[in-house]
Amino acid sequence: MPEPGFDQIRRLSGPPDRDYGLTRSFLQRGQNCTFQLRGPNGTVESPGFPYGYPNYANCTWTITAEDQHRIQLVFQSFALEEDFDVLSVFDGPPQPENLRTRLTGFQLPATIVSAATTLSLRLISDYAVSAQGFHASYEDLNPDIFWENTANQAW
Ligand SMILES: [Ca+2]
Repeated sequence: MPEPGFDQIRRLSGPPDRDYGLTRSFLQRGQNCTFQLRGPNGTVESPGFPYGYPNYANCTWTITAEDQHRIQLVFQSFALEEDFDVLSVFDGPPQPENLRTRLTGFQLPATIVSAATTLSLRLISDYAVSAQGFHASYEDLNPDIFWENTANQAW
């Protein structure tokens, strides 16, 4: 559920400026953060969770499984200002060609299993209005066990 008042704050702060260009990029440098993570399991959460992530955040998480393994990501909490703050999910390193999905808003995303040994996340927030942020746990999956479980579920 959106916090009441977020839309009001957005209106009060004026129309969103999607063309901040160089100024916006420059300001984002102050909030950069990167995380390199490995299994067998762990947690990922936005800076300041659950008290709100910073504006101009540009944070990247790269989660790497063992050879031949996969990363399973399960969200426990998810709240980003809809459409303006986005968590991008990549199958592989955080590069545009690896983009898998873009998550935003207040709906808890479904569990994600990487297609390769690396799963990456990038949180980009704009210049105004925050929300709780997100919290997720990841696990290094052995695909042999993973497929066995899937087969059992089918029966
Ligand atoms: Ca925002």
